[in-house]
Amino acid sequence: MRFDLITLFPDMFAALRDQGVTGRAHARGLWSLGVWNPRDFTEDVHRTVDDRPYGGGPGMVMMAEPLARAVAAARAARHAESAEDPDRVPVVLLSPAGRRHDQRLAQRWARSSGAILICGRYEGVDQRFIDRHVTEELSLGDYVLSGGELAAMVVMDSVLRLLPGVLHDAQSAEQDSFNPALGGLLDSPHYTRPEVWDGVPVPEVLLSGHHAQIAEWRRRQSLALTLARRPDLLEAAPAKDEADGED
Ligand code: 9D3
Repeated sequence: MRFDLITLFPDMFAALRDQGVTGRAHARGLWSLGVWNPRDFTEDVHRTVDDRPYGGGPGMVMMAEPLARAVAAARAARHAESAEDPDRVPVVLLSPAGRRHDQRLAQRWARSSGAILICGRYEGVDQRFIDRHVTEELSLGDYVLSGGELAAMVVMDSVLRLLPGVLHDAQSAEQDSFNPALGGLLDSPHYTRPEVWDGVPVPEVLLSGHHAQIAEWRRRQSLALTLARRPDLLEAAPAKDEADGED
């Protein structure tokens, strides 16, 4: 899988590339990263990437041409590395006006060969660039960020951890909260050593070795927590399948 980022702040992506689960996966060649700065695709002495909005108003707008040239470079690099048709790669704009990202979308992206991700700064991006090149827009939710970079990293992180071999324990991804295949319940609480910490013991059932009882306890904890904190998830969850032997 390959992601190409169009960003004025390329250094931000070192965190995702070099740290933690995604860093290890990158080092093992499970995914690759291209980072393209629109500033490097300008031709004026000031390397201008933004300008004032036609019609007036606050803030600045990212200019179409440096973005378009950066996208062309990313398409060419992807084409040189794989047989992929450079005109068919998804070009995703991270934008407050986009469709909300979720686990289902992450799973869909995980089965793809990646994308070109456009990170906006300032008030926005010239609409003519969006109309020409962007195939979809994604948002994280209803709060205001300073730009698309952190949103792009959130989306990439949610996708990369689903790739085969990225997590140590393949079951971890399956057991995640929000996994729609699990009915989208919140995770049950976790405990590790010591058996008593600050006077508080670990719930006895977890020490019992009774795997069926442990599974049932976790299921009940999940349901109670979801009912208390995220009842909206229960409405979407399928009824429990009695055939799985937990009850
Ligand atoms: C007053 C108009 N604002 C739109 C809500 C302007 C504006 C705010 C923040 C324009 C761009 C941005 C930068 N945000 C992103 O690029 C962004 C974002 C976000 O702010 N929230 C949630 N998801 C995303 S994805 C990209």
